[in-house]
Formats: sequence, C-alpha cells, structure tokens
Amino acid sequence: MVLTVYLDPITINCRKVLSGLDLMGIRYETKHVDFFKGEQKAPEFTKINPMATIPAATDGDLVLTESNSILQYAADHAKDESFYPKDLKKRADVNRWLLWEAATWFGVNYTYVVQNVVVPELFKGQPDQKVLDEEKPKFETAARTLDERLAKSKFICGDNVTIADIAVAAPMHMHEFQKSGFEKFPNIQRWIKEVEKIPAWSNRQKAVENALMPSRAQTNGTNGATNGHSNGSVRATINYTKDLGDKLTEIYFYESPNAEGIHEPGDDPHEMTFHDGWSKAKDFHEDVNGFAVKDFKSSHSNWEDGEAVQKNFYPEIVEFLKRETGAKRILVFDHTIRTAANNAKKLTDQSNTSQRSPVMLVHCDYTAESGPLRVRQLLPDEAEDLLSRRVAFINVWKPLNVVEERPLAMCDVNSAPASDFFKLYLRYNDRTGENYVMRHADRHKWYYFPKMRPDQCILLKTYESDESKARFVGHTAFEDPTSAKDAPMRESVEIRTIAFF
Ligand SMILES: N[C@@H](CCC(=O)N[C@@H](CS)C(=O)NCC(=O)O)C(=O)O
Repeated sequence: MVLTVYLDPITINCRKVLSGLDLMGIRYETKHVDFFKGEQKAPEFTKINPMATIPAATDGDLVLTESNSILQYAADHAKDESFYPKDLKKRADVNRWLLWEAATWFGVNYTYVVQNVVVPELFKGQPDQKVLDEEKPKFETAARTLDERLAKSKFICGDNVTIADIAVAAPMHMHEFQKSGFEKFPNIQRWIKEVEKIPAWSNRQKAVENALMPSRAQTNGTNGATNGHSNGSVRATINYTKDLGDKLTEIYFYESPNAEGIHEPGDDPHEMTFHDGWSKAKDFHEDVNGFAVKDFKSSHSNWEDGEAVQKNFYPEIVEFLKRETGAKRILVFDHTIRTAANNAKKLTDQSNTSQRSPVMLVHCDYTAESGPLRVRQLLPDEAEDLLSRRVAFINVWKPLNVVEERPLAMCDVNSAPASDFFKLYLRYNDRTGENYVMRHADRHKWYYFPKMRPDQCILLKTYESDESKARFVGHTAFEDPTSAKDAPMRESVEIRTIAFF
C-alpha cells in the first residue's frame, strides 16, 4: 500500500496524519493543498472530498476523508500492531478516544487556536473574550475527562503510544500559545511532554509554528524584542524548599533561642530550564501567567533618597498601573532597592528591608491570608469595604541598569498549581509575617527576560482575591550561567502595590 495524502502540513488534522504515518513507518506520498490559498475548495480537490476539508487520502480506488479514519486505515497496515491493537477491547478503547477527539476535543481546542493564535498572529486582531469565556467550561470538562484517563497510564490507552495519542495531541499542538489553561491538568501536562519526545511528532512542529506565527519565524523566534540577547534558554540551579509536612518552615530576623533547630527555606536546590521570555513578551499577562513585561519609562533617578522616591516615583507607578490593569485605585505601600552599594547586606538584616540584595529563593511575597491582612493593616477603616471587591497585590520590578547578572525569573502560574506553595513564617521580634515558598516539580515552567533595560518592567502578581485568575507567582533571582564574569551587578527597584477594583 502506498497512500496518497492530500494535505497542508500546517493544519491540525493534516499534521495529525503526517505525524501518525511517520510514527507507524507507513509509506505515503503527499499532494499539497494550500490551506491559506483555499485550495481545499477548488474543484480539483472537491472531486476527492466534496466537504472541501483536508486531509484526504486515496489508496487506489479507496478514498478516505476524516483524519482519524486515515490513521486507522494506515495503522491496519503498520508492521507494529501496538499503535492500534487488534485485541477487540483495546481497539474499542482507541476508537473511543479517536471519536471523542473528532466530536469534542478538536472543537474546544480549536477556539483557542483561532482566538489566541490565528486572530492575533495572522489577522493582527484582538481575541474575542466572550467566545473564550463561553468555551472555558466546555474545555475544562473535556480536559478533566482526558486528565482522569491519563492519571491511569503513561499514554491514553496504556503504556504504549497509540494513534489515539497522536489524534488527541493534534488539537493542542500550539498549546504553548493557545492559552487554553490546560496546564492546570497535571496528567495532560506530563503526557504532552511525552508526546513531544516522539520524533515523528516533534519533527512536524516547526512548519506549523512558522506558518501560524510568521512574524516570530522571521525574527528567529524573538518577535524583535530581544534587547540584543541571543534568544534561547539556560539551565541554572534555584532554591526550592523541602516540604516537611508538620514541621514549619521559618526564618528568624533576630537572635532567639527559638531559632535553634528550625527548618529554614531554600534547602532543595534543583537545576531548571529558564526560557527567554522575549519571544512571547506580549502574551504574558499577570492575571493569566502571574507576570507580565511592560515598557515603562520613569523620569525619576534619585533612588537612594527614599522620600524622593515616594514623592516623585510612587505617583508615576499609580498612573502606570491604573492604565495597565484598569484598577480603580492603586496603593503603593513599600519599595525595595537592590543596588551594588547595599548588596553586602544580608537577607536577615531586618533594619534594611528596603535595601536588599537579590533574593535567591523561590518564593511569593504574600499568602492567601497575609494579603487581606496587609489590606486591613494599611487601610483599617476601609478594609472591609475594599475586601468585598477584587483586590490584587502587584509588584513592579524595574531594573536600574541593564540586567547582566542574577536576573529575575518567574514560574508561570499555569505550571504551578496552588498545591505547590506552602508557608514560610517570617519571625520578627514584634510580629510574624508569612509568605509562600515552593516545593519543586519538574513541570514548572520558568521564564526570564535577559538584558532587561531600565525603561522596561515586570509586573508580578503576589496576591489575588479572584480565584479564577492567577493568584500567586513564584519568583526568584538566579545565577545566569551565560553572564560575563565581569558583568556589572544588577541594580533594581521593586515596588509593592495593591490594586483595588
Ligand atoms: N473531521 C475532519 C475535519 C477536517 C477539517 O475540518 N479540516 C480543516 C483543516 S484542519 C479544513 O480543511 N477546513 C476547511 C476550511 O476551513 O476551509 C478531519 O478530521 O479530517
């Protein structure tokens, strides 16, 4: 058998067939039907498939449409039966997932491909939020169904890859950009990484990305916002914290006998990948990923004078954040300057909480409890009223020189569910504060913005009252292995704010 497949490798159902045929070692020839030119509607093609959709395949007088039926037919000719087991029960299970994909999964994912990839990338338009909101519950029900199945085995129908995996992976083949929120389903996360290790799958990825995101393809994946950095990712070790269950994790900022034998944070170093975020800079949103990167020019320059910072710089931040977030009111309540001059000061030096060296610990500044508590402390008379509506804590992190070393890295909230965070108790002599530290997970997706400039800033969501949005972003400074040995020390300012909606 030599199949003739009519396709354009960039569409979901065509890529599915190509990857599937390659995986199974099937011989085929292709006839290109240019999807963007609408060649699937041309009479030469509708003679083969009157539905005017691709792919279609022929084997002599047999004409097949429906990508999954092409996979089934090809699988029946594959040397290796495991891709489509002959055992009737196993085969019925594969069939069930193929049908589920075509009837349900394709549709709920397609909305995200269209709204979050095709519309912004190809039509330069804005995604229709109403359409996305309507799709969300349907997507989540379907994703939960898949996630529950994947909790049971490595691949969908057992420990071997089958054509069901290829079919179901296809509608999420642009998942990095689709923003469907599938990351909160841990088993899907794990599984899609497995699928992406399959060469027959990954070899077909670049063509899809280049076609759907041409601007990124032309600029070598940087979208023109490289800040002169060679786009790529780096590996570096960061400090997570071991979760000892009942034993609290604490840090003392004063001498105390109670500090003896405590469990301190940062005792679980792990090497992780840090993705250069510039190529997707515009896609990050503090309500979705927990962080965002923005242009922000300030006229302020005297950073050593705390009063001047409050008087001149805080109002700039208020206006900037109102504009960016749509909040009704912004309260700036604190800032931390990290400069070469105060680098020597220790994290535990409580007299210098506003002038610290970069924190090399994966953490988030507030917890579900300490956020509202801070509102009550800062605005006691208005707190109850304010807390009855949406409240978000947003830190603005702004470099004071070009960041050449120890950049800030953020863990995408979509890769880090709330269960990855636990409390760190901060013991001061007059009070106990708390923030979150994180337990390690391989699935954590870290981003950083190398060579960030002083006219740019990062927004970090450190508390959010609305549970449907990104609530807590884990972040840390890290040693960038590509930094020059003599790189100037990173200097930055971090401003803590509360946004009231
Ligand atoms: N259920 C069909 C769907 C085929 C389909 O809708 N293909 C899309 C490309 S992924 C198409 O050709 N659409 C035609 C058009 O939008 O004009 C299959 O799995 O093959």
